[in-house]
Amino acid sequence: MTLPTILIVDDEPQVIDLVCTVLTGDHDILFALDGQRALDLAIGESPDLILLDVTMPGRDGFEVCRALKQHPDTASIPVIFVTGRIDPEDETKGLEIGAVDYVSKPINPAILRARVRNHLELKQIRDHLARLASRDGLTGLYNRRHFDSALQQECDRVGRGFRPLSLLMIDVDHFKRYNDSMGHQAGDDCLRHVAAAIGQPLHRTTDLAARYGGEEFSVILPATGREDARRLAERIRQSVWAANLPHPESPFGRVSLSIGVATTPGDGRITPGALIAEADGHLYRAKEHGRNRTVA
Ligand code: GH3
Ligand code: MG
Ligand code: MG
Ligand code: MG
Repeated sequence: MTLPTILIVDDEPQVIDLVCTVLTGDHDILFALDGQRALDLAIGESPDLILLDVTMPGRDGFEVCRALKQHPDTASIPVIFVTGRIDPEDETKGLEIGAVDYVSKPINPAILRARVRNHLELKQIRDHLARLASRDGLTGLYNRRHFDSALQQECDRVGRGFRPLSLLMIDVDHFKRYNDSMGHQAGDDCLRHVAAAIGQPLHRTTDLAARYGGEEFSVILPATGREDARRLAERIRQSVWAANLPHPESPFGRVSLSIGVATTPGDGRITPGALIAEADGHLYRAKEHGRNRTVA
């Protein structure tokens, strides 16, 4: 199991040393001596918890906390202020700008350890719930809810003049017959296999594979033009074909996929609905022309 990562931010190295000694053993520790470095590390390393001094030269702790809460990549990282500023107004301010806790210096090791443990536990539960809410239970791919909001986000980005956006709609051929002849358990195994094959050629962290519903899957490919999207689709289709999963009721004798590809027009502007409709139209043509093919 990986250890939780804690970012300690304080302009005094002795404080960082002390906190390290208090927490050591059960955590990976990162540290920063100023606010800007703290923000860079938080964005780059996604720590599980941040212990943040208030009084520092340059950007002080309050400013850093505000910036963390505004950035989508760091907004959900819990922040605990660890500070000598003990008056209630400061504490109120710290909690109001989004810190989960406020611990006073001089540091009491037992109290700091206990609070860190509690907040790490809560973070773990939140992460777990977020994962459950966004994933499909059968395949582990993203679910429809997450797909819908991700596609909206990508379409908005295209509208602001970024690179092209492509979408794959993937459908298992003759899957009703597969279930009828092989049983639903085998059907589920087949869907898991297809999901794994879809994930395999996707290397960019921005690519997003989801279970669209039933035996249909969808892949969002940001910054990808039609030809590259078609190539990816073909790799997915061929890898399922090469797996040679027996399908006695299919004319091919094995499990196969049909795939429709959609790409934003050159001028940008597209809605999720229009992109899905194009991919669906191409998928329909793939089915009409005999299945086991990609239409782009
Ligand atoms: P086509 O080649 O035209 O796509 O035909 P098809 O039989 O694949 O399409 P259809 O939409 O008629 O059937 C889809 C089947 O997928 C029916 C449904 O029982 C099955 N299915 C949907 N979700 C699941 C699932 O989670 N597990 C299993 N085992 N089957 C599922
Ligand atoms: Mg300080
Ligand atoms: Mg279908
Ligand atoms: Mg189907």
